[in-house]
Amino acid sequence: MTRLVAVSNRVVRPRSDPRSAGGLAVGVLAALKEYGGMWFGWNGRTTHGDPGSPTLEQNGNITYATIDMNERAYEMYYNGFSNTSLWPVCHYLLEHFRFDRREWDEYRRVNAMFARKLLPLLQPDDVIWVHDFHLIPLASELRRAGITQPIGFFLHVPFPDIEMFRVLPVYKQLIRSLCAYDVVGFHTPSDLRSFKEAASSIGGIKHANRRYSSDEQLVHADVFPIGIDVEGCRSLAIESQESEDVQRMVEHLHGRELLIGVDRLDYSKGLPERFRSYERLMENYPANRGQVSYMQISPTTRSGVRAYTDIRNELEQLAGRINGQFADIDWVPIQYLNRAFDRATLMGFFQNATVGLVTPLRDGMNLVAKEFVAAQNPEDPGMLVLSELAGAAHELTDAVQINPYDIDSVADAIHKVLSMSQEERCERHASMLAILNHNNITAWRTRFMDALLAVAAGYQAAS
Ligand code: GDG
Repeated sequence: MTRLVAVSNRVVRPRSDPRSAGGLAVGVLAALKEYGGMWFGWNGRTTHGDPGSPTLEQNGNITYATIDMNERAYEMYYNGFSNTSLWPVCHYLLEHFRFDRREWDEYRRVNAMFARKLLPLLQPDDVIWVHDFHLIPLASELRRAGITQPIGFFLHVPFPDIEMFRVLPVYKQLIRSLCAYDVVGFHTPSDLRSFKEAASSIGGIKHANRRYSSDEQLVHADVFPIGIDVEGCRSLAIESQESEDVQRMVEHLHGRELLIGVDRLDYSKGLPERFRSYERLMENYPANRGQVSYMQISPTTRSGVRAYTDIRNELEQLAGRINGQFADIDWVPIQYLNRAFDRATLMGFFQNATVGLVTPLRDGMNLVAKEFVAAQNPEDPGMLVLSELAGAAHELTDAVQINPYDIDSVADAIHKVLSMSQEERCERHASMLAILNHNNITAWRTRFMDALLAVAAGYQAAS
């Protein structure tokens, strides 16, 4: 029987903190729950020596196979090449970009190590689904080791335009590595277009329709927009209304309109720009002072990278400045919470919000945008203010879309939502909900798995 083997840099194990934030983990776990199978990757612990053999842990129909990572490898492969070279390039944020050839070498070494540790765990009928930019060379390494099972890859971040990608001195190697997969998936048509352009620009790769060929391998590249468990979000939102955290939050509002943002603390999420837009709302539309409260939830991630400590300091300063300028005896304009909440509480908060602020400078998809819409009461929904530079903007065209760099127009958009009629909010919400239901989490994994299984069937027919 076919077994799904998902591979990602980090595995969120069953007994780890359920509040761990991260879109990839949310998507992979949901995909695995239906099919069952194995989830292979790093357990989040570093060691000074060799990572040793994987630890296996069974939970329901999922086997969690996890490994430690060498401290130096973590520093160079994860903090270094993955988060300081690839991540900024994929998000068009070159001010955070740095390249160090030793980090690139370590990136390849860690991918080879992943392949070595995974190899003994694989069975002949497995289908392997690799996730995200940390593991682009994994298929080449597995193929080198003699693996013939179908291998798919999904990129959770944007695939940048070729002129941006060329900034990476190793961009050609990365494109060739992508062509070692059988199926390569992206969130949006523009990511696919950029990949196609990149693949045709480097030569030696032929393509016909959506199939690309490096020397010996054909890769099927396509768009598979990630979705969410729409019903699940809505049920959590309803159930959690009785919870202590949600009730305390509502009490604290004193009837004011809630603006909410939930983002990992990451410079790509456009948080300083969002804080400034809120400040501009207070300046340009003073009638909102004392009438709205903005709650920003941002759990810390990637604390080993300098840019991530910088952003934390910047936000604390900005929140302090805005609160200092506008706060009153009984009103604090921004509540900035640098911590995680459990998923049900988040959905409960969303349901009480009038405005959902999702304003990244660039984002592969952005699941928070979708979760916010799903958590609303369809009869009196809050409205999403959404960056047109997020992948989700391709689907959620009825959100109020903005350019996050344009502080004034974001302030205008928030004001517009605050005064939007219930009828308009309901109409926009219904149209977005229909799209969420069409492209839900089941559709995502089914479409991707179907593409990969079609490749597997092709193998069987050929053998
Ligand atoms: C990457 C891509 C793409 C956040 N804070 C808490 C919490 N979260 C959850 C959210 C959401 C997830 O984490 C974040 O997902 P996003 O999609 O918004 O962003 P990334 O983590 O950057 O994800 C992104 C995604 O992969 C999937 O392909 O959409 O573009 O960058 O589910 O709800 N969860 C809990 N507590 C928190 O405090 N429990």
